[in-house]
Amino acid sequence: MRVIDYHMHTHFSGDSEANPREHVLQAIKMNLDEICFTDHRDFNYPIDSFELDVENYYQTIQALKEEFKDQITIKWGIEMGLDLEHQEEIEKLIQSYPFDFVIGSIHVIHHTEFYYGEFFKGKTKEEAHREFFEETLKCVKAFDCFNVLGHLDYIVRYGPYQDKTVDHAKYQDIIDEIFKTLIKKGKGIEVNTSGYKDLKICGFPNYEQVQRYYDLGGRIITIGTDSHTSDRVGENCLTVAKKYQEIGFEDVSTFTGRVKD
Ligand code: HSO
Ligand code: ZN
Ligand code: ZN
Ligand code: ZN
Repeated sequence: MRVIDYHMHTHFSGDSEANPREHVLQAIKMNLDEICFTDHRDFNYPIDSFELDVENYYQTIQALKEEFKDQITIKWGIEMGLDLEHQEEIEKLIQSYPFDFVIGSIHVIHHTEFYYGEFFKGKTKEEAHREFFEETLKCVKAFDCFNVLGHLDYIVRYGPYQDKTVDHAKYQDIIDEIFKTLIKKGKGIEVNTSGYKDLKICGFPNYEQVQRYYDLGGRIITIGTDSHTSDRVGENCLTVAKKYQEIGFEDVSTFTGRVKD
């Protein structure tokens, strides 16, 4: 089982100041086999801006790839916000550049987002969580441009609740449908290790959900820290790789030109 970090942000993202070179040095220190940069692009994100200077981002990562080619494999990717209101622009952007890997993430629903909390206004926790999974299912069905669905239960990070945990059993029929759709379309999921720090639990989704994905036939899986600072690159990736092995996965998936290696 290789150990990878396939979810990392740098100063090319609207919410990070990190230097990509520092990420590479930390990844080497952490003994990772491979990394992929996945800077943010969200169209029309409320409040903040997640524009991306794709050209400059590409040149910078290409240079690092060359510089460190004897020490670590580096890939160039993107975390694309999946938003049904911008589907055409999103698919077009992905087609226009030679990304190695694309994470599809739901950060915005009907122009409301989770981080500042607009999405939760006037909804019970169950209503909010159900709507989130229903929208995720719609996006997974509608979009073709991504390789893995980012942070399946991202919503667990946010919300005005004392207990933010997601009761997966309540939405298991929708989550199963998400998994089945991904599997049918040749796409996968990631485990996002930021859960270990943010929530003091496991990665998200939790291993019960990863097992469920595996049992339904899912084999495409990545590991990502969602680092926005270099000190977190590689954090808990080995722990997750070991868990994958217990579940039955033979290896993690890596990508080149949006095709599985
Ligand atoms: N896109 C971030 C959430 C956020 N941060 C919004 C600032 N604004 C999650 O990686
Ligand atoms: Zn971010
Ligand atoms: Zn994200
Ligand atoms: Zn991210």
